[in-house]
Amino acid sequence: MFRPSSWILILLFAPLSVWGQDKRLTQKLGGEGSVRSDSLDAFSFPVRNIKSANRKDFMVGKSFFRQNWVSFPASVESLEGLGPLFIAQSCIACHERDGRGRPAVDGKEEFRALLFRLSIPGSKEQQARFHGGPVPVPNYGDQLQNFAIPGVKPEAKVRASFTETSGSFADGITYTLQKPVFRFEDLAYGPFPKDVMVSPRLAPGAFGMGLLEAIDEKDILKNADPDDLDGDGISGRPNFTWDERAQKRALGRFGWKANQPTVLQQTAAAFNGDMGVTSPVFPHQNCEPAQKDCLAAKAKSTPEISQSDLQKVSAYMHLLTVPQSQALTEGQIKTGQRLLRELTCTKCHVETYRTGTGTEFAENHNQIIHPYTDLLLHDMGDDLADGRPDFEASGREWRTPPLWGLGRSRKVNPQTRFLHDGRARTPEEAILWHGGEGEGAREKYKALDQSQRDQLLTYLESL
Ligand code: HEC
Ligand code: HEC
Ligand SMILES: [Ca+2]
Ligand SMILES: [Ca+2]
Ligand SMILES: [Ca+2]
Repeated sequence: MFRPSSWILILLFAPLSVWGQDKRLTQKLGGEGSVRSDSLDAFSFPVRNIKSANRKDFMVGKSFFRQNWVSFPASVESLEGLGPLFIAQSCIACHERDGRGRPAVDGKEEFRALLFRLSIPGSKEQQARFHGGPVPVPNYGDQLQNFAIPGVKPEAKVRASFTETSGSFADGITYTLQKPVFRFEDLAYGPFPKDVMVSPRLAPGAFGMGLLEAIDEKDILKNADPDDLDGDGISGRPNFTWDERAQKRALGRFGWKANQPTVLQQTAAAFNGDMGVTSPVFPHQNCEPAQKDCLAAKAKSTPEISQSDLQKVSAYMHLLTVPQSQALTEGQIKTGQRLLRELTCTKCHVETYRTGTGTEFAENHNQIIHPYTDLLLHDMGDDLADGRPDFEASGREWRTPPLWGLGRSRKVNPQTRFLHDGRARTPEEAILWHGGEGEGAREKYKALDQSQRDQLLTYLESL
């Protein structure tokens, strides 16, 4: 017997089930802390599970990250200490909206978020003095500062030109890629030595750092396969760098070559190298002995940022959320993930970890996260090589960058670029530059047809 109420039920559920099939889902890429936001400030929120006791440090750290530092003496004492040599006045000038930076646009503007690390090969003794890390260039140090306070000469001006190459996918569709060539003009402290090595590096996103630090070391090392024993053409080596506070060798996780071991040290290094601000971790003004104007500049007694304020900026870095992915249908998510695995992308861009409990902030502990990185070094071939070793990273190796936040980066900062030197205008161009250990994955990508390429890119854009 058919009762009218059954009809009502059918009518009620029919549209619901159709809607259910293409229900759009987001992924909590950064675990419980992932905030859902599609705004331009998506990278700027604290983790959702932030403890109320940490809110204040987060806010103070945030203001130090955003405010412009000024040269000594100035009216705002807490922000005195910029330079003498520097690249930018604030962290956020490079990490725009806490996300990625952009290279100089239109060739007129000075480079800022794209900076240049420098070194020379150096003798065995020099290498030992720097704990196996980069040996600074006489007169210029280990980083180029293209800005300076009044009365001090910026080290150089940077100019870029581009060479174009083209290629085609298996289906015949063509593409062009551009590779930058950098020139240094107006070198203020003499010519570079012949054996100078230069590494261009674009500011990456500054969010999710606490979660990357919270991954247990053993979970990173277990993906290393330095001699490629499983014969898949992909090795992956850890970088071991120097922990200044602990005064010992430590696994590197941060930076394009995994050259910094902790968020705190990365933060202190940025203050010193990028802004000229001294801290208890790096207490010396970033002047070289030959840079007399730099040494003579008036400076506040060091450190220019105290340990406790430095720790607040580090807390801010630890507790910035990785936003939830942008909504896709379940089918789109499954297809994107399947393609990433089939193309072997996930051998380096490792999808999932459960974080450990060994770090400072409990918010980041025991989280299921999807950063899409192994934090290991890979030989990416000739075209991407910078020829400048960095601790145990060779001149051909780069750390797999996390892909969380990738698509959203383009919304937050439409002028951002991809890869270590910002040469890739789109995520697809980044894939097409993969060489060396990444060549197999690139060739598999080129063999896809247009609709499969679109499916993969749709997924990457949702991250
Ligand atoms: C001049 C531009 C610039 C400024 C200013 C700057 N950064 Fe960076 N930041 C970079 C670049 C470039 C890298 C990559 C460095 C490398 O690979 O060696 C980076 C890397 C980082 C990372 C690691 C990201 C990762 O994925 O491993 C953190 C964290 C960070 N910066 C925090 C800060 C903080 C905190 C400040 C302010 C004290 C700051 N940065 C100021 C350009 C900048
Ligand atoms: C052998 C390890 C490896 C494999 C396999 C690999 N990648 Fe990468 N990927 C890297 C490294 C290392 C970089 C950074 C290279 C550089 O900046 O010079 C990178 C960079 C990227 C970037 C740019 C990220 C950024 O922050 O600028 C994207 C996008 C990317 N890979 C996607 C993919 C996709 C999609 C695949 C599969 C088709 C893939 N990768 C396969 C190691 C790998
Ligand atoms: Ca200073
Ligand atoms: Ca310098
Ligand atoms: Ca292998």
